[in-house]
Amino acid sequence: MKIGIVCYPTFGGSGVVATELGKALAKEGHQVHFITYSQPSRLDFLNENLYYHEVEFRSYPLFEYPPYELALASKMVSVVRNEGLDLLHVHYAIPHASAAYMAKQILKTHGIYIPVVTTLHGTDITLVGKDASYEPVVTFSINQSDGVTSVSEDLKRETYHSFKITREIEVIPNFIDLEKFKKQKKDHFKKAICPHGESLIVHTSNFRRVKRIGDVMTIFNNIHKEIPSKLLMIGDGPERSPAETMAREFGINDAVRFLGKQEAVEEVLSVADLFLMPSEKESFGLAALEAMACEVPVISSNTGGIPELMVQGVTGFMSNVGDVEDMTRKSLFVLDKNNLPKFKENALARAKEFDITNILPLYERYYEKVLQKATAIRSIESTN
Ligand code: GMT
Repeated sequence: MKIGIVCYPTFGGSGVVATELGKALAKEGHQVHFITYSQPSRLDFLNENLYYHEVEFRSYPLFEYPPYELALASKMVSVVRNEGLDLLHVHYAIPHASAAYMAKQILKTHGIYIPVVTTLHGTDITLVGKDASYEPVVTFSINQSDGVTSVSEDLKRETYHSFKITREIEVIPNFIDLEKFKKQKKDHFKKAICPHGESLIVHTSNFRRVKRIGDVMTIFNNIHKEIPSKLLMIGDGPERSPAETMAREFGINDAVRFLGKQEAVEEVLSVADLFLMPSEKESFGLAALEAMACEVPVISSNTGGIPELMVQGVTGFMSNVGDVEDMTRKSLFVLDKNNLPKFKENALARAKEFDITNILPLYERYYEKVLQKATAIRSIESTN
């Protein structure tokens, strides 16, 4: 199959899922064409079935906001025509689903019918999509997609609740490539960061408000008062600077390191003892799955799709959003040397259920279903 994948090329979860999916499809022999505004950060390997098409958009003094969506739709049209794609799979509804709708209509005028699959990732529904400034377009473009998937049951429920959706949404959970994300021997690194055998706690995110970075700092400050410990903060975003201020104010500057964006997050996770994810909202929580794959138990909030990934008291613990005291207590319980080995083992066992080898066939079957339906509709249309 020839598949066009449209996504954000950044470190964010939706871009990571899209890129890893494309890589896995290419390994299975499908031809995969990425269409984005820059090279996806995880598109780090060479395969004869992988292609990358950059969306170029020119600025002009008249444009306060360059019309990216138009440039993207035009690029989709040319890639579908030139490469003979069978299907477009867009990740994150805004603005990818509406750009795909536009491309589909243009391609029809060339006698080409291209089915579009839209995958909903979370904030495209829960935070941004619901906003009145986007809602009509998001509703329309989801309903016009030939197939719609969501990364959790919770996100599916929320989509039906917040929008007038007239079509089926298929839940296909996120996944992990356990070949890539596995615990590595990094004793040197661990010794350098925790020279006295301190417990190592890690957080990774895009440092947006929804991630509740302040809670991460408070929980760690509480843990640090009780046991020797260090915190590594991976990623960057608007809440980084306030978090750095909090670390200074708590007087734990020496115990916290902000590493910024990291390519090989699995190397850092390999030496971690605990992962913190106290988010306000998380449609799935891919970062937690990545931690679990590296044998790291998780303390998180119990919001959104997280309970579909985490097993309470087994892979770690979930608490109500903002309950930093409960999260602290549970962190200390997990970090206890009598408990930690079992939690680590459980985290990995659960992560294995989300291995890409289990999830990839779900996408392949879904593509087949969408293609068959599209072919049937076309043949009915052509006989009328
Ligand atoms: O977290 C975001 O700001 C957006 C988005 C992204 O691109 O990282 O994350 C969403 O998609 C991920 C991949 O499907 C999910 O694992 C995250 O839970 C989800 N984030 C939210 O729902 C806040």
